Amino acid sequence: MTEEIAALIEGLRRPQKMISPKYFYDEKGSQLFDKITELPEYYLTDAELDIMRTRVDEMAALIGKQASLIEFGAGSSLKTRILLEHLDDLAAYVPVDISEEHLLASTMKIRGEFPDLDVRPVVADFTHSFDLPTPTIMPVKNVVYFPGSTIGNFEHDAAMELLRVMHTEAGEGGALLIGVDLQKDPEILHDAYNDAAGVTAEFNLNMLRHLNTSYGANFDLDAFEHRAEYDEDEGRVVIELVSQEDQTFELADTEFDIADGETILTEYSHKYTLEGFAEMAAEAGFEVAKVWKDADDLFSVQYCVRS
Ligand code: AVI
Repeated sequence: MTEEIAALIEGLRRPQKMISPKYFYDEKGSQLFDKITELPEYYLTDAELDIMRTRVDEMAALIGKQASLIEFGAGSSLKTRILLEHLDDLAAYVPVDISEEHLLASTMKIRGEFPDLDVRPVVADFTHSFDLPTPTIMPVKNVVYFPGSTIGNFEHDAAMELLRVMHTEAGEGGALLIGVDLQKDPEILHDAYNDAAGVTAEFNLNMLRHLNTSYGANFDLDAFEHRAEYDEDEGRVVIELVSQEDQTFELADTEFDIADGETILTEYSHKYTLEGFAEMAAEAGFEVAKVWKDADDLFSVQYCVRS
C-alpha cells in the first residue's frame, strides 16, 4: 500500500472522517475551481485582483530591483501576470509546484509572454523546504509570493509550518507577499461557499468522483450532500460532505461505515483578523510592513519582511 493510500484510509478512520483538500484538484476539480472564482458570491478573487491592479506600483516599489520572485504554486493566475508586468527588473521568477505537468505548462506560457524573464521552475512540495535554483543574475533579495489566501486552507500548525518554510526560502533580507482573506459578515462568507448555481457543491462532491476513478473508491455521489458553514469561534468556513443515509463505502479494498447525517470533512477555509495574521507572521519571523485592502475590506494583500 502506498503512503498516500495509507493516509487516505487513516483520515477516513478518524472519529471525524476527513479527506485532504488536495483531492479536490483533478482536471475536473481544477476547472470547477476556476468556475468558482468567477461566481458573483465568491468575492475573494475579484477583491484580490482589484488590490493587485490598483496597488501593484506600491508592491513593485517595496520589492525593488533585481529581486527573485518565488511563487508558491504554479503561477498561472492573472494576479501573477499583473505583478510580473510591473516588475520589469527581476533577477528571476521561480514558480514552485508539486505537479510537473502543471508547472511546465504554466512556465511555457509565462516564457511566451515575458521572453526576457529568467523563469526557473522548481518541482517540489512547498510545504517542506527545497533548494532554490541559481539564476544568471545574483538576486538582491528573495520575495516569496503566495496569492489566493490558500494559507487559509491549512490548519493552524500546518500554516505556521508553511510560514516557516517561506521564511527559510526568503532568506536574509527577504520578504513575503501574501493574499490573506479577512473575517467579515458571516452571511457574505456563507454565500461565498454556498453559491446559488451550486458550483461549490459540485466541486466538493467531485472529490468523491476523483477518489472513485483514481483511488479505487466506490462512493455513491447521490448519497452525499455539500455543506459549508462558518464557525465564528474558530474563524473558519468548515466544508463537509454529509451522508444522506446509513451506508458503506470502499476505498482501496478497505470498507468504511458512515451513518445518516455523519460528515466527511473536506476543507477548512480560515478567515483572519489583521492582528491574528500579524501574530502568526511574527511567530514565523516576519514583520507585516504593509497591508493593502479592497474598498470593502473583504480581502488583504500583505508585504511581510524578515524581522
Ligand atoms: C483555494 N482556496 C483559497 C479556496 C478557498 O476559498 O478556501 C478553495 C475553495 N473551496 C471552496 N471554494 C473555494
